[in-house]
Amino acid sequence: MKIAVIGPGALGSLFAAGISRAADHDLWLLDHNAQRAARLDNKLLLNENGRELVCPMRITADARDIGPVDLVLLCVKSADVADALALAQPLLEANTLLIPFQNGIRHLDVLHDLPFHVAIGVTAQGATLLAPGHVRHGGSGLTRINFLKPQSDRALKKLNTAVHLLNSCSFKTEISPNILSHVWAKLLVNVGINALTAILNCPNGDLLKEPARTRMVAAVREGAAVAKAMGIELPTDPVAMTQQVCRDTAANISSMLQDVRRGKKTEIEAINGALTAEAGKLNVPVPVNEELVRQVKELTNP
Ligand code: KPL
Repeated sequence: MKIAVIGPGALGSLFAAGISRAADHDLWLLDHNAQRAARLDNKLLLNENGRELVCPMRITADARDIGPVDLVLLCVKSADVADALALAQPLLEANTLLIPFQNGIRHLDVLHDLPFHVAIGVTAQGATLLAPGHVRHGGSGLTRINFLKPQSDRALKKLNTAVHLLNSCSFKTEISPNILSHVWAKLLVNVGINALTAILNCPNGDLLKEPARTRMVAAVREGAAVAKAMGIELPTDPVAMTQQVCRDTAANISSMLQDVRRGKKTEIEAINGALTAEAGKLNVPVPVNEELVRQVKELTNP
């Protein structure tokens, strides 16, 4: 199978490294940054269970080197999805299956009516980029994928092949009947944790202490009200789920706090910002989230 992973961040590197260690696939990693792609020297280093594993693959910044592929795992940040799709044009033909893995919901706006198959991915895999080309597998969680709309038998066959591939690479993966509800469940966890940890400059576990906990719960409850108004049924109680993620990832520095610390653009617009936009359309009050958006923007644009 010919596979391209787009984006050498934590999740993209984890998927690429895992696939390279499994069966013999024609595996490529596409990086928009040509200098970094050259420095990676056609391999990644995977830190797993305390061992360092060298994972060979072809790495390029020029999608024309790759050409059309069967499967694309799109692992760039939400705000970079449109640019990544433009860069990846030579990879994408009518029979290609693209699976995007982004935080938030903004990417969904640019991923419909495309001339190839697009299924949505939501993963609970834990990955940390230790340095460019060096990823640590932090913990295994379930990956869920599915199309947002009914598809042809051909597309479903492609999806089954992708699920089989990911499972064969030890990424536990299933086709989830209502993928949008899982996208929203993850969104609400990120709504509760990411902005607040960035503002308070604390690890995820600290949000279980007052007064942060009350604010986190209020942000998630607002999100659940928006989901309800949109007719999205959440798979589980979002407050309980968010608190569980805080416990499970207590020592983690959230991706948004990492972005703030590195002076990088955050995903606030894709997460709390996208939620407030949906709330505005439906007249659902979300004052806690509006304040979170304002405060994170203040942090990044002093
Ligand atoms: O997804 C995350 C993130 O940091 O973006 C959580 C679940 C909050 C873990 O840190």
